Amino acid sequence: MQQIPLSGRNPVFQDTLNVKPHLLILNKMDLADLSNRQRILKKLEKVGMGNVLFTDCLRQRDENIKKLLPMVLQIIENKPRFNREESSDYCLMVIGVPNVGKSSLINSLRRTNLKKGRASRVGGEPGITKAVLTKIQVCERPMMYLLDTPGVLPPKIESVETGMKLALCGTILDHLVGEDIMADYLLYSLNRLGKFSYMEKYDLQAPSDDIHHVLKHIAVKLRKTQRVKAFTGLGNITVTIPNYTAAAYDFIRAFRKGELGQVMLD
Ligand SMILES: Nc1nc2c(ncn2[C@@H]2O[C@H](COP(=O)(O)OP(=O)(O)OP(=O)(O)O)[C@@H](O)[C@H]2O)c(=O)[nH]1
Ligand SMILES: [Mg+2]
Repeated sequence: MQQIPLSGRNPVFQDTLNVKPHLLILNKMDLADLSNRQRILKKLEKVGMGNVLFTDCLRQRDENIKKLLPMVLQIIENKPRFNREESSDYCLMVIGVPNVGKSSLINSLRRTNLKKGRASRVGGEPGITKAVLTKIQVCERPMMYLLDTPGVLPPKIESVETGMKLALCGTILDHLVGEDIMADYLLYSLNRLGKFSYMEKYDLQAPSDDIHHVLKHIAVKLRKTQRVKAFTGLGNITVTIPNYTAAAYDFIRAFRKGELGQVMLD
């Protein structure tokens, strides 16, 4: 995924990739700040990821989606086909961490190459594709199929920071990490990168590194408040307090939609 081109890769896949011809697709290009594209490409090349393509599957017509199959054909040209030497069709597999747009990519390829509709279900949370699906045709000449697979995270996540980045990009179910902690990491990242569009979006006067202050602002602006009963020495009273979790969720959702600007977390 674009915002996490390094953290968003499952190192366990690397072994498989070393024996099979492969192309690394960095999707969700619309959400990423690509001003440092060369730095990322260099780092990827060092770990054997020389073939990289940036895509945006939400765009009706994406030039890079058009380049994908010709690139694949070039990569597999003259490669041994082992037991499949006789067959003229190709079967590719799309693998990656959850929610990066693997199924969307298959649908985009079908739309672009075959003018056909969706074949794989897509959704805004991890775990939409639950099993390796039957192969889906994405090209006629040559006959090419793609196997969609469920997103897989590495069994052990390298560091807390990598975990937070993966969570922010929706590869882990939010409630397993906690929206409040994720919002705090998001604010820290935006400030570190000098991406202050959150101020304008939520009517803040100045940047802040105090997540409670920011979430309170968001809650009040979005009217995400809750009335709770408080017991005082003078009796029971009802007070209105900000709904921090709802505010945190809105903050994260805005980031994922690109409403806080294009960001590169890695
Ligand atoms: N902004 C943006 N969103 C995208 C892009 N491609 C896919 N999405 C969205 O990302 C979400 C996940 O897409 P899927 O195609 O279901 O992702 P997946 O990798 O198949 O996910 P799993 O099956 O859960 O592993 C959906 O809400 C898509 O609409 C893109 O290029 N840009
Ligand atoms: Mg999927």
